[in-house]
Amino acid sequence: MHSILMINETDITRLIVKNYMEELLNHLSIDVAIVGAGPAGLVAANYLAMEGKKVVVFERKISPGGGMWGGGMNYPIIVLKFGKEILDDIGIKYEEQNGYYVANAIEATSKLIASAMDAGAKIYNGITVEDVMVKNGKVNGVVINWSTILMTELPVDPLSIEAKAVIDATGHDCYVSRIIEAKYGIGHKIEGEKGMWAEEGEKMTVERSGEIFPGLYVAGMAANAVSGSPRMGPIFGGMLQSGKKVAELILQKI
Ligand code: 48F
Repeated sequence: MHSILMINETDITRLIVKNYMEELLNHLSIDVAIVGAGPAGLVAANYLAMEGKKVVVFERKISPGGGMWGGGMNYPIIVLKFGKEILDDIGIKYEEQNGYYVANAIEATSKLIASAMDAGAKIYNGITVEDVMVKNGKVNGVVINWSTILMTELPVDPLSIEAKAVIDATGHDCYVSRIIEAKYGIGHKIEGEKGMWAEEGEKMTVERSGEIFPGLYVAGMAANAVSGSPRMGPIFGGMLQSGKKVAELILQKI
């Protein structure tokens, strides 16, 4: 007996597996793979998806949003000096105070996630990018595995997703850039971010965001870490502008 009034465990399982697999099969070859769903990666995803690009953000944790939920020291407030136009584009509310723009961190983070998805970007959570594909001197995809498999250290081989461009938006770790530096070199050593200097950090984040190896772009705190620039703490304009800049650079190329 099968009625729409009955709840059947096998139906639920089938719907979950079928829908996930269909979507994944449709995203084995994409325009842009973004590694890390922090503010920089999410802004890039928004602007790329708005232009109709096929974008997937891979986030190793269950919840996307990175380090923005907690504002500063877990006061869920973010402050911006620059980048107000991005808050406007996404529909994030803010108040101007003392020449700064102040927004709620939870609203800002959740709207960045929701608007990226509304624009058509996919966010795959619980998946870690453990490596990249490199062919003929160019990064052309990501190598992924379940975060849970990596946590248990089971010797399970990963899968690959082909992409025309890859963005390292992994934050302080600059994980993907470190892999490329170790295996191929990027012309200089990665020193990691320096001590706090908000004004210089904001400026350098945007300035140093871009392509650091053919096919590999760096955005957000990863751009700071790669270029040895100062950290800037809970001021987020540079993060947002960095994601937008990288999206625009990629749009010129693909
Ligand atoms: O750290 P995160 O928020 O980076 P961001 O976008 O923004 C930085 C600010 O949040 C803040 C700051 C501002 O002053 O300093 O920290 O540059 O987000 C990075 C995301 O990448 C994920 C990680 O879980 C986080 O959500 N991530 C890191 N490595 C990997 C990854 C990986 N190998 N695969 C998938 N996701």
